[in-house]
Amino acid sequence: MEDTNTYKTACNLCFVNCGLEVTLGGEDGRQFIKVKGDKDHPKSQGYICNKAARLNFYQNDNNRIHSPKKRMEDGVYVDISWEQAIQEIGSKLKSVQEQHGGERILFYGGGGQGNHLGATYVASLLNALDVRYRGNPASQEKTGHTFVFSQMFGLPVHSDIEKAQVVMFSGKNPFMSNGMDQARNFLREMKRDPERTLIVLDPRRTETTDYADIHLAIKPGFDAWCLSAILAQIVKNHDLPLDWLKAHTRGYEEIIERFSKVSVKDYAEHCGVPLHTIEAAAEAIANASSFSLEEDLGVQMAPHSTLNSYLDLLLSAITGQYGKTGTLGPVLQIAEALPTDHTPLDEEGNLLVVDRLPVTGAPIVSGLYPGAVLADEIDTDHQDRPRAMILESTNVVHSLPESDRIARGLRNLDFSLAIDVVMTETARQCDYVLPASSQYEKWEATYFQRHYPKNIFHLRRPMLEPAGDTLPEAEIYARIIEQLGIVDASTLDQLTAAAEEGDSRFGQVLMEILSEQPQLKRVMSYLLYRTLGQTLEPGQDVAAALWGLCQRFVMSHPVEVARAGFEGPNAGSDMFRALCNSPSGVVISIADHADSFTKLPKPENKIQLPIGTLLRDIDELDQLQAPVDTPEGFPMLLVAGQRRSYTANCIMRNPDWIKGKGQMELTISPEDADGLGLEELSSAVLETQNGRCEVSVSIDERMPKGLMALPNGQGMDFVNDAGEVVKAGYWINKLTSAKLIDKHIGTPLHKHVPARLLSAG
Ligand SMILES: Nc1nc2c(c(=O)[nH]1)N[C@H]1C(S)=C(S)[C@@H](COP(=O)(O)OP(=O)(O)OC[C@H]3O[C@@H](n4cnc5c(=O)[nH]c(N)nc54)[C@H](O)[C@@H]3O)O[C@H]1N2
Ligand SMILES: Nc1nc2c(c(=O)[nH]1)N[C@H]1C(S)=C(S)[C@@H](COP(=O)(O)OP(=O)(O)OC[C@H]3O[C@@H](n4cnc5c(=O)[nH]c(N)nc54)[C@H](O)[C@@H]3O)O[C@H]1N2
Ligand code: SF4
Ligand SMILES: [Mo]
Repeated sequence: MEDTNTYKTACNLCFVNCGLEVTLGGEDGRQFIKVKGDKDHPKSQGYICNKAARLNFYQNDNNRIHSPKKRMEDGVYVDISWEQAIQEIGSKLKSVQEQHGGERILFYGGGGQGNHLGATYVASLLNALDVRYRGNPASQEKTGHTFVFSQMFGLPVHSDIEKAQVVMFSGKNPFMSNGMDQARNFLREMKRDPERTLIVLDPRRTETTDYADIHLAIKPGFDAWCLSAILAQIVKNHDLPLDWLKAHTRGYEEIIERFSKVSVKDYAEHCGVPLHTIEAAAEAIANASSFSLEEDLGVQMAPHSTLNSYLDLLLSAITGQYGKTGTLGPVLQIAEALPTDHTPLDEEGNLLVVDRLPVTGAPIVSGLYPGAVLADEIDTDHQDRPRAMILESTNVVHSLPESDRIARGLRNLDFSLAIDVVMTETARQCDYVLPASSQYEKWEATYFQRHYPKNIFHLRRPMLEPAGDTLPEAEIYARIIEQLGIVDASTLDQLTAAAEEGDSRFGQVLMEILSEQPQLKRVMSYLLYRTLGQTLEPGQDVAAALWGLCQRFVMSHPVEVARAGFEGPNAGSDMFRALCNSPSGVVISIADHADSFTKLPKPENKIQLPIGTLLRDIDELDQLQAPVDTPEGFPMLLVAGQRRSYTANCIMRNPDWIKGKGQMELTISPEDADGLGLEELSSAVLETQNGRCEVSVSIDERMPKGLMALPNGQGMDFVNDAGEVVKAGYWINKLTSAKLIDKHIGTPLHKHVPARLLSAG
């Protein structure tokens, strides 16, 4: 690097985590004075979007917390020492565990858009406390999709979208939300290439539909009919790859039969898309040399959420678009932000949920409870309610439905702990708040590394010393574990001594210790941190758990890692060292399309097409009903949480980071504005069944009649340099409901909130 003040790192504002080169400067040398894309990063290759340029607002947020805090009886927070904090937190957690059992301690979080190393270490603490119920932001959006691909493929799949000839975005607006590598470059390329076709399913004309060849402009919430109509059109009017289906799938006959019965014309009419547009989409997909589909919140947080994910995956599977260039394929992961689900089905294809939350009975899928039910789970006097919560890298009071009830529920627990970089709405309800070092002050990594066929892992190094008295999560969890007194000092000494003799000696002693004390497997990441970590460079100890993950990864996928250059008895350790020594990230495995089927579950190695419970949902579509029951008096629909150019979940709190107009307003169609007598920037009152707020309105000719939208993650307060509390936009989860959720998995239907708008006058 030319400039000694320039560092390679990655952006933490969305789950794409583009590689960056950041130059530090300013009076204290800690300001991000220049941010550009890192050309050496194997997937972003220099690409960044508008948001990364203003990352300084994250790092140098002057509302950051610098020392542990304890809430006093009067609600005021006082600074306390780490010693006092850890001692009190450890003993309170232990007492809840002893009195009520670990299943009454709930965990949520473990990394936002880019910081997942902490999740590896919290696992040790949660195991030590016998914590049974864990949730994270992915379990309020992606668990339906995960459930479906797990059932069908038995492993995580991802599309090779960059090389696909025909691409479809289902409820996804990558121009604004990115959500894929180099989104805007990709859209431009699609548009430029006459051989390629882009299909977008969205009720709204979006920045992404501007690049599309085919826009399926459905009525909001009618996705399941539109997707079924396309499937039916393909099954009835196009040649299917029957030999391929026979060789690689199970149950294709049943799927073909189901969709043969669907009236394409009726479904098209019901979802509001012209028949010829459905036909064009079906033709493009059926004739594609390669096809990839990516979906996001527009279908996942909308009616039929889980069913939509099923229909989306069926589109690829029934047309044979799996396991070759430009299609879906299996992803191999070192660590998973969202684990594959193993929920079994009974003979009729119903989910045999193994575990449920004690109060709401919400299903545990992928080992996670649905975040959307948190208000109902904790704001109750139910005898089996949780008694304690640990929250890390998440602002649940702001980001999950029914904020006020979550806040009250947290206050009523026997114990609550938040670990964050700032004093969030959630932290302000907790008994203790521990200050984490920021993502640019510690070694950090994202586990959102879903790529196919090449897999990439990026371990980022710190650019700055930790601010104030902050600590990385690994150290925080290690100290609490030590307070609980789980591991004796001699075991740690033995391991540290072995680590100093090199990786192979360390591996050998570790195995011996684990066979003598198998219970220590549950705190494996802690062990690695405190022992192997001691032999790494200062601060790098927080990466130690990756050593174990690398060993496991190379053992599970020897062929794929060998293609990326990691071979022989030291492959795992070599991979770990490569991660530590590659500031821009490393290609850790390369899949071969030929192996895509051998990776599928044995003995058949086939894609399982029928999922009984969802096939019955498909049958029900035939009644051409409304997607959800509309409550009387709420004739419009609110999209509660739209991605705009200056939204980044709850990560950016200072309103000064926002550039440009129209970022915060409630957007409505010109017809609705006329009908309600509203003008640009008029005030209006927005009401749902759960709340009301006064909003400023912007007239947007891209919005269809009856639909309104507010951005996600706004309305947080921020204390500015003058000591005034300022905020931008509206706190949408005061308007949403913990009851408006998908019936199978519990994802919230935030894109489809019944609402009304009244003129403020
Ligand atoms: N700028 C920005 N980018 C982000 C984020 C951010 O906060 N800001 N957050 C990141 C995160 S965590 C996520 S999960 C992703 C989400 O990324 P996206 O899902 O792409 O973003 P959204 O704007 O939430 O929703 C996508 C589209 O859904 C459409 N939609 C609304 N109702 C329906 C419907 O009934 N059916 C269909 N088919 N579409 C509908 C909306 O019109 C919108 O264009 O974005 C990531 N990227
Ligand atoms: N109504 C509605 N609600 C939504 C959405 C919507 O569209 N509509 N979108 C949903 C989606 S898709 C998502 S992903 C969620 C996200 O919602 P959350 O789970 O709340 O996650 P983030 O908003 O990403 O917040 C991350 C938190 O991590 C903190 N943080 C940042 N860096 C660090 C660090 O290094 N260590 C620690 N310990 N903390 C750190 C930040 O200060 C912030 O408080 O919001 C969801 N909520
Ligand atoms: S696409 Fe996402 S990760 Fe990349 S620069 Fe933009 S916000 Fe950051
Ligand atoms: Mo998300």
